[in-house]
Parts: sequence; structure tokens; C-alpha cells
Amino acid sequence: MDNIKAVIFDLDGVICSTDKYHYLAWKQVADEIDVYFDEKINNRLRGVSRMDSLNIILERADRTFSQEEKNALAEKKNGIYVELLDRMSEQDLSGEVKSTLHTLRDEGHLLAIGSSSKNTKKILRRIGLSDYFDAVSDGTNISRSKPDPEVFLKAAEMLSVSPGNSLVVEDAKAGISAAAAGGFLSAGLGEASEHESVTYKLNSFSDLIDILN
Ligand code: B16
Ligand code: MG
Repeated sequence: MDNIKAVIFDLDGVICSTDKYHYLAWKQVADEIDVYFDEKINNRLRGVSRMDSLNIILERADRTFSQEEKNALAEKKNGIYVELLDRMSEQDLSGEVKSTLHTLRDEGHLLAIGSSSKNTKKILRRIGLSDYFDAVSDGTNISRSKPDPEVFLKAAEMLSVSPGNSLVVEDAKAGISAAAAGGFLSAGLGEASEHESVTYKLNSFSDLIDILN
């Protein structure tokens, strides 16, 4: 598509599989407080901020938790999660993602990250993509997480490209809602490909090459 100048990638579940680490860390916390949690509920946490994720998990709790308790649980989850991130290396960037990014870049597209995560820069460092993207918009520069479009609007602003000329790539339904709300084109992987507002359904990350040609 000629009019797509920039591609804004979600991080967890798109560029790398850190979504599985989010799940493992939340599962450990949920088990400790005896709250039922499974992969289906986990899908609702994709793209959603840390505290909003905890609030979704606590929907199943049989008592209420004070803000102080919630802060402690969120911090605990992040501690477990960060330990898992510290084991990551460049091996955790798949060959398919790496070569697709290089192809898109060679074809002249601007490439950015649009992630709700406050751990984005750490993850990019671990997988060897620290200085790769033209812009990084993440959980540290937004006040509202997906499905609000703020994180993508900030990325587009950093790139000086309008939303209508940008493609958002997402694994989260909340991310596709955010893209649609901001006036972006979108490409969905997994559950996100079933969203009613998604522009392109991806079977695989490298399908982006055909879409952008
Ligand atoms: P953190 P994405 C999102 O990242 C995750 O999908 C979501 O599960 C997580 O709660 C959120 O980041 C916040 O992450 O706790 O590391 O700040 O998918 O938007 O890249
Ligand atoms: Mg994601």
C-alpha cells in the first residue's frame, strides 16, 4: 500500500513473546492469593496497563483489595516478570521478525514501537533492538493505556506521520480498538485478527511484506 509511510509495532506478543512471561508472572501472583486465572482471562490483559490488568484478575477474587495491597501485588508481579526478562537475549528475537523488520526498513518505511509496557526499553535492549526504531512510544510516556489511542498517537507524532498513513501491528483486541479510535490502519495477529475493526488479518508476521508492497 503506497499510502503507508510508517509501521507502529506493539511489543509484547508481536515483536517478541514476552506475553508468555506476563502470563507466568500474573499466574504466580493469582495463585498466591487464590484467585482463578487462566490463558483465556490472560488474553484480556494484552495491551492493558499493569494496574488495569490486576483489576481484571481481581474480578474473580472473593474479597476486595485495598489500593495499598494492589500496589504491592502489581509490584510483586513486575519483580517476577523482570526476572524472566533478565534471562532474555538476542536469541529471543525470531529470525522471521528480524528479517521482516529489515525488509520493511529497506523498502523505506519508518518503524516505531507503540507499547503499553514500562519495561519496553529493557526488552528492546535484551533482544538487541535498542537503537533500531525511529521512535519508541511506551508506558513511560502515556497516561492512558490501550484501548485509548494515546500510545499510537504519540508514536505518529514522534515520526511526524499522520495516523491515516500509519499501520499499527497488534496481538491485542484492545490494541486494534486503540488503532481504530486513533484513525490508524491496523494488522492483527492471533485473537486481534478477529476484531471487527481490523484492516488486515495476519497469519504470520512476515505477511506484512505483502501488505506493504
Ligand atoms: P508493564 P504491549 C502490554 O504491552 C502488555 O501486553 C500487557 O499485558 C501489560 O500489562 C502492559 O504492557 C504493561 O506492561 O507491566 O511491563 O508496564 O502488548 O502494549 O506491548
Ligand atoms: Mg501486545
